[in-house]
Amino acid sequence: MERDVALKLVKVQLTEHRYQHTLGVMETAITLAKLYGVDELKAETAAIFHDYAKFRPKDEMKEIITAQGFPGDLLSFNSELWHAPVGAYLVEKEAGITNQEVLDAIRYHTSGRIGMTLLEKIIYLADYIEPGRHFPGVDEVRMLAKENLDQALIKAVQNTILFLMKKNQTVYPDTFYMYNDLIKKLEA
Ligand code: DGI
Ligand code: FE
Ligand code: FE
Repeated sequence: MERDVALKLVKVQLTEHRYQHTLGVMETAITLAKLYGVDELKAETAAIFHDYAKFRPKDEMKEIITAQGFPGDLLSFNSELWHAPVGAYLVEKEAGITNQEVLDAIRYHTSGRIGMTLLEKIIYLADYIEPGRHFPGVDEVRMLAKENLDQALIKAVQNTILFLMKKNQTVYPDTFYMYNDLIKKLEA
């Protein structure tokens, strides 16, 4: 799909702020795709649509998660996680995106998972470090992203887990699986 067409489909789903974030993720994902030899068009499409479902009503997201047989325990974890798998579903249904690698990059962009593909890693990281992000530790991850994709991801997921734990929030198992998987690969 043409970039302009995709951006128009996404813009109406988002607030202006979230749309600007999406443009930042798109630029960052393309840069990372070039650096790490990933298909730039897939990275662009996944980035543009990654937060497509961010503002869907919770009830609608709940219904989709239940009806589509997504991991049921998702509903007992933070609702911030829901827009990722729901987004993958809606982007296929409403925008006609059928590439499974792109859909998986959208599906796992919040939680992460074990055995992430390069494309999934790039979208996860671009979401974390796009220029509009300002939080403690983001500059360190930006620097690492230029040198070592997995080390940047480890730092990002560590920061997220620590952030959630400090607030006494749950951590979805896939996020721990992602962390453990990357650490084991680093040790190997
Ligand atoms: O949608 P965005 O705001 O661009 O970013 P995102 O899709 O990474 O969602 C981020 C929020 O989800 C982040 O502030 C942390 C929150 N969250 C809640 N529970 C979990 C979680 N993030 C992860 N990785 N794992 C969780 O269990
Ligand atoms: Fe998101
Ligand atoms: Fe995002």
